[in-house]
Amino acid sequence: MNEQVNTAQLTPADFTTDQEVRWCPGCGDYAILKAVRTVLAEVGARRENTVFVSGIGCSSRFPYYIDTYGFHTIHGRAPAVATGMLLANPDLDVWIITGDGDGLSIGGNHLLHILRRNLNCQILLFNNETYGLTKGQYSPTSHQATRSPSSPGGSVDSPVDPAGFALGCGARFVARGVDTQIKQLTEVLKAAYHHKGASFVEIYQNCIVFNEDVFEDFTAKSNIADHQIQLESGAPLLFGKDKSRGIAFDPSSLGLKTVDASSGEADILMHDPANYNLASALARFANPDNPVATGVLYDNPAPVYTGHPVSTGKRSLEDVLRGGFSWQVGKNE
Ligand SMILES: Cc1ncc(C[n+]2csc(CCOP(=O)(O)OP(=O)(O)O)c2C)c(N)n1
Ligand code: SF4
Repeated sequence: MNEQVNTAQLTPADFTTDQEVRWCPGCGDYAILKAVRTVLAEVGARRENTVFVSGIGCSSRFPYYIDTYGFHTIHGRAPAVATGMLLANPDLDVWIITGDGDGLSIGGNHLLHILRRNLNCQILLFNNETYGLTKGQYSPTSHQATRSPSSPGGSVDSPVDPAGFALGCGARFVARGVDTQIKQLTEVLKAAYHHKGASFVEIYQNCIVFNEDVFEDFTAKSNIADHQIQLESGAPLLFGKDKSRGIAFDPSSLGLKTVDASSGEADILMHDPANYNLASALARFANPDNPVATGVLYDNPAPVYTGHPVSTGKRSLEDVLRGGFSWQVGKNE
């Protein structure tokens, strides 16, 4: 007898496995896990059609905790595995889970290519500015002078901005969320899900053991209003407790600047997620002079890569491999 597929709407509990969650108590990963389960239920995801694929790191344990198909693959290679799956079956709903070390260090090259090829998937990069699983070495996103077991004198490298990196790779959807701002995070994840093509979401995630409160300057409740600008499509770029500050064009730098908006005289820009230059400039904004931009920075769909059609030319594969400029070592001497 064929098994009946239950097509009823699934709940977050339906996406929960029986696995013991092995993250430190208080780790920001828990909140992200909860948000993702909620989003899967809200968008009507089907377990049989959904795959979570990850590399290596604390964050990369994610597929064990989501009751869909899942692959816990090798360090930095989740995009390569996801590419194979999507070329074999473009109808799959693929989520890639990676960390700042996994995705931007050993896996930086793979991340670059999946973004520029624009395969249809969601890529969630958990940024805790450290290597959690390997006990706190500095990562590509760690701030200069970060002291860690691998750099007791403080790191010397300048940090990578994941959202800026993704924009530079040609990503057509780039967003930022915060583990403690669940409402915004779920909205961002839903937008990423509905975007056709590679959606890149950087999530600021608190590693309470090796990098506690590293994002506090813009994520603490008391700092959000003045140090974060929460982007909304079509809305003016305003922030501050009483929306007294805003973002305007700066002709002298050909970039953006923060201005006083309380007088109503400043020419405040509207957020347009299809504007690449605006997204790039907002991605570069950083504390303490400018607010950190969260929400959807860029959403501008382009054709999705589904692979090239296989050639139906007359030559066999054997002909192609053996023909033309080929030789055997030792035979042609
Ligand atoms: C080829 C290889 N090199 C190095 C490692 C060791 N390693 C495991 S996880 C990891 C970094 C994880 O950091 P991140 O991606 O930031 O994830 P987090 O643990 O912080 O979630 C490293 C270097 C490995 N497993 N495989
Ligand atoms: S080491 Fe950090 S990132 Fe890893 S589980 Fe613990 S708190 Fe989370």
